[in-house]
Amino acid sequence: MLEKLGEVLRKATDKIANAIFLDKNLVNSIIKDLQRALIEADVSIVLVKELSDKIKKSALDERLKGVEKKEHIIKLLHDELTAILGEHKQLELKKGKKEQNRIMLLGLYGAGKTTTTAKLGNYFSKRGNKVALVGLDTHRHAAAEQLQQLAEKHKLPYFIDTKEKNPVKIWKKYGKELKEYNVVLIDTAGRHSFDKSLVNEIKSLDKTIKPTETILVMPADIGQAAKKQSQEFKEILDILGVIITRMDSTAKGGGALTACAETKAPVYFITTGEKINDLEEFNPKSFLSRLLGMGDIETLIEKIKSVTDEGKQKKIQEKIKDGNISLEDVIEQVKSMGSMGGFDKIKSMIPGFSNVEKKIPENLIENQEEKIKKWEHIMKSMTKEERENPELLEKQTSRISRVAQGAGVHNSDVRSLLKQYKLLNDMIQSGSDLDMSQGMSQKQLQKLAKKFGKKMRF
Ligand SMILES: Nc1nc2c(ncn2[C@@H]2O[C@H](COP(=O)(O)OP(=O)(O)OP(=O)(O)O)[C@@H](O)[C@H]2O)c(=O)[nH]1
Ligand SMILES: [Mg+2]
Repeated sequence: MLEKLGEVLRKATDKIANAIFLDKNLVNSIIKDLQRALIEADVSIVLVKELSDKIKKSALDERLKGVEKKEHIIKLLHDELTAILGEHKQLELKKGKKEQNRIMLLGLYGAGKTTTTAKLGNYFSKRGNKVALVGLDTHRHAAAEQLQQLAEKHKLPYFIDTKEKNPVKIWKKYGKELKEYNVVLIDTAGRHSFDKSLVNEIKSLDKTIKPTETILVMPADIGQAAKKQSQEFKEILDILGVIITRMDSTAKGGGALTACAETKAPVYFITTGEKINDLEEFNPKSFLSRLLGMGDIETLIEKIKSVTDEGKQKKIQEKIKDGNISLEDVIEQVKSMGSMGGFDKIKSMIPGFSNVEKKIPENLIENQEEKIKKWEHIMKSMTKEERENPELLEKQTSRISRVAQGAGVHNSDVRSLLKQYKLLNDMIQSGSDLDMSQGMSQKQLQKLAKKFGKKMRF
């Protein structure tokens, strides 16, 4: 379900959080990735453009600096995405003793009305309601039997009439019996398109049944077209909410959800599979948190704050400008890039979402932390002269062995540190094509690393 979009959003947030220099290039590349992913999820181009303009503007706002800027952008991204997903509205049942909730489901052919009727029946019955399913689709062959099968399988009372062709008559026939149920779910017939016969049928059902809730069911794969469809239905009836089905089987769910928000049709539920329990209440905030792979945004921001030492960052930036970087600086860089703890730490904040876990090698972050610890030991075993001038070690293997022994590591560990230092230093020395006033973006760093035929291992 929107896995690709989630992945891009997670990467974008991570890139912002970990960036040493949030410069124009990095911001542009993040925005490009976001745009591509949102458009692939079928979010309307107008919304995508508005969103990216806002992010760009605040990213390049000179008044914001360092952590403050990162915090601001991540919050902005989060808030804007939540806003385009619409308001949170729950389907609230009337609970009075004599109150009956008559919930009528509408939609075109194959939208998922019948299966959703059963899912909702199960959902409300599990929450202590007396539920009945009523089959009023007299249009499609075997529609009543489909509802019957689902109802029997999940032990839900149902009311159908396979012979009667007039749905209004079926409703009237069971009117009395249905009085004892406090939640009555009504499955209706669809059509290929929004046509006159459908309009007439649902208008007459509405008049007779007087539903307390009229819900439009639309499949996620129609994407942005959900906008037109919900507008059409809203014109003839008071549609209180929407259910988006088949979120599991399309990449276009983003379009359907945002389109509903645009027409102010709140999404009550989404369905995410064919099984009876594949029904979720839709809450834009938690939906987004899950997509982004984090428990809540405040925790993430705290984390960014705790790992970003602005003083250190500034110093490194100045040294890079002077083309003068020490071993300590290399370690600082690696530390700040890795110290968000990557997904490994973030995943602990994710409620019940393990998608991220699978893709990240288990020991990746631990290795990084271990490596940094080693490097710090190595540096402590070096003389001041060696620290300032690490080339001295390269020239003399005996120095390497001495340092390795002092730090309790292998010679190869010392060499690996020297390699990282050399790589960064080389890049800085040859950085004539870099705009140093902006600092280097990770993309530029990677480009340079490629030029040197080396892999960046940050
Ligand atoms: N993968 C997946 N399939 C679903 C979901 N919801 C419904 N379906 C499937 O979509 C198909 C159509 O669902 P129905 O409930 O019969 O749709 P309908 O709106 O009643 O269709 P008509 O009565 O023909 O208008 C069925 O094969 C369902 O199993 C979902 O969330 N995920
Ligand atoms: Mg049906």
